[in-house]
Amino acid sequence: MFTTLLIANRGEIACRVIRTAKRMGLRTVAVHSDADAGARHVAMADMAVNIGPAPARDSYLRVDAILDAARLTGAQAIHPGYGFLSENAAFADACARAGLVFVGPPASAIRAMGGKSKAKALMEQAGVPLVPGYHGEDQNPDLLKAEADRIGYPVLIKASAGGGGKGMKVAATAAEFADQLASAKREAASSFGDDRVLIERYLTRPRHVEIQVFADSHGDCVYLFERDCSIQRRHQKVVEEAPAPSMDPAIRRRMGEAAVAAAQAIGYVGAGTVEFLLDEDGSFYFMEMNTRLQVEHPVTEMITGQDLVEWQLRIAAGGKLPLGQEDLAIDGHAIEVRLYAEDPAKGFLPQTGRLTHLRFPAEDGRHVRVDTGVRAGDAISIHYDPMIAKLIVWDRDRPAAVRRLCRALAETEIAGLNANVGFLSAIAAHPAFLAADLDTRFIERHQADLLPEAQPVPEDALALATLGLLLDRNARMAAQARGSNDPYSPWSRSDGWRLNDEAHDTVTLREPGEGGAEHAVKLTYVGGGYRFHLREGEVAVRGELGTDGTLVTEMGGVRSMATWIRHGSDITLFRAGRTHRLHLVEPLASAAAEAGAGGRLTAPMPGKVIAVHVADGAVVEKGQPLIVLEAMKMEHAIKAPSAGTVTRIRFQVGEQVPDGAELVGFEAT
Ligand code: MV4
Repeated sequence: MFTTLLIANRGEIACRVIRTAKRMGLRTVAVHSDADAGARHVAMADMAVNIGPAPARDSYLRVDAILDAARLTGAQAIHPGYGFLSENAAFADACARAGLVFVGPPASAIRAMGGKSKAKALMEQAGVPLVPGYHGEDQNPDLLKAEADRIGYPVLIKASAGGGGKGMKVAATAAEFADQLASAKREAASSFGDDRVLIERYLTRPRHVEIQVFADSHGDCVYLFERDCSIQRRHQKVVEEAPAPSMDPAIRRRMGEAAVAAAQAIGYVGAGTVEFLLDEDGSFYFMEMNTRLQVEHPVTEMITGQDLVEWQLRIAAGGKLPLGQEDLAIDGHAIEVRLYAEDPAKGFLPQTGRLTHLRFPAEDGRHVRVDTGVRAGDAISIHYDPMIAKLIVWDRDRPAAVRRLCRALAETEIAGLNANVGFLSAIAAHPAFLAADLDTRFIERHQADLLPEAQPVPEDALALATLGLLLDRNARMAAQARGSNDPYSPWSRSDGWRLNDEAHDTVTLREPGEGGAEHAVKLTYVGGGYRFHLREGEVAVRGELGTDGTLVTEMGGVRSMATWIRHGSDITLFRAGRTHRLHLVEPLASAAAEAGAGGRLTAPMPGKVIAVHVADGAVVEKGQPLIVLEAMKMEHAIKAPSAGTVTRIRFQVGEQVPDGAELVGFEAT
């Protein structure tokens, strides 16, 4: 068994691997970019090595720097985590050449599963069911059309070199096939430099069900049951659970055995995942095999009681599988959600910034688990995936697990940037989710419920945000008075006292975003509390604000709890499972802000211009795309905020633009 393990990754997975490695008595080596020098995974490891500048291509993807770090620290094994180099066969080979143990499958197995068509051919030979289709080398359009006619419509045309849903086109009828084929080939050629395609029968309401397999180097292989990952958005998983709801045990067994056959067909060793499409009639078909530990592996750990990273490390050291198939069983139900710094209200635009407040639900070691790579005060940067944490819950059955998930999300508090907690809560609370009415178009089907139009901040939230301000001000002024040489000065009072006038005040709060609504909350001071003058009438309010932001309120005779966080003029209120972000309008400060605003069309983050749809002088409609940026592996269309005229296109295709740069001169009409 090796004694020192280098984790060639960052964030939550690096922390997670380090946690198990340390429990097993291994010395751990973290690698980090300049930007991650103060990151949690670095603090958790026994040793750490800087491997380069922030961009992943200059650090976490630099094989030479990682191998140098291993040599420098005496690491004998490398765990790649997921993403980055985890499915890079050349990296696995380079580790072997350097005499290092690669905690993963043989490079040959990575290569075998790397290409979609080759993988399907191998699976077909192993007797693993494939979607009825054609994935041959002959790409003659007439032959492809004949194959599509044979398969039966609708058919799906997929780029052979593709993945993650890119380059897929549906031909609903024979008449559409030629155009859809040409479109798929064009997209495949431009995205992957390879225009070969395969044709499959199109499953209209499939579920994404994947089997966790584990093989050791002694020829044994088991499956650790399935995960349902149907709730996805743009091929990014959002919710994963184990076991798959309403999974027929006979189908589970057949799917598990098929997955084991797939692994054995390629001489697999280590943790692997075989992804299937499960059709409504119970048929299942091989989709792809992932030759790494997956993000969602914790749900499998929670229902089997196994530590899959421990399994990986023991197997990488030549050990036998810790358990046989007959020793494995499903206990209860687990669900995982991925907490992201993204704004669902803005097309899930990735968010960057500092986590000014971060509170997770209490972990009890059985029902709630949080895998995170960040702490309060850490920044979410543009360089890496904006994941904040994974929240995993377990309970005795699915309904109990869903209730546990709702509560855990309600106790999750993230301030300093927009996150997707509210979106995840909407999924967890949705009747279709509780009913396990799942398929890969779940989010699309329930879009109106999951991404409702932005609602104005409710009045009680405004009242609590205001109360927090007043209590915070009282505390600050009391502290100042205690520290001053005139503690009883009237300037130290914070009860709104005015000469010859009733003690009253008005606090103005603005909702986030350009042109966010402003709310003036009028109040009067009454004997140690306040009377708020709200739209729905006056209400007596009093409360206490804890140093940790806990706000205990008595309003209209009802006592309630919330969390109130202030950072500069930004107020974040967490109440009843919802997050309200408000900006304190301080009269003096707001005048200065106006001068700089002017509603310019600026880059939401650094990126590269990949399309310009208009020219100088163009007259455009509200919402018309003007310029498209590529940033964080996503495309961001900058659209006309209203009808108007484009006065100046300031960047051309191919140019890099810094965060905040004005992209387009625009005059509204
Ligand atoms: C399909 C399909 C329906 N019918 N194949 C999406 C990406 C790649 N993993 C395969 N994908 C699909 N292949 C046939 N014959 C539907 C999808 C699909 C999907 C699959 C799993 C999870 C999410 C998905 C979202 C959209 C489409």
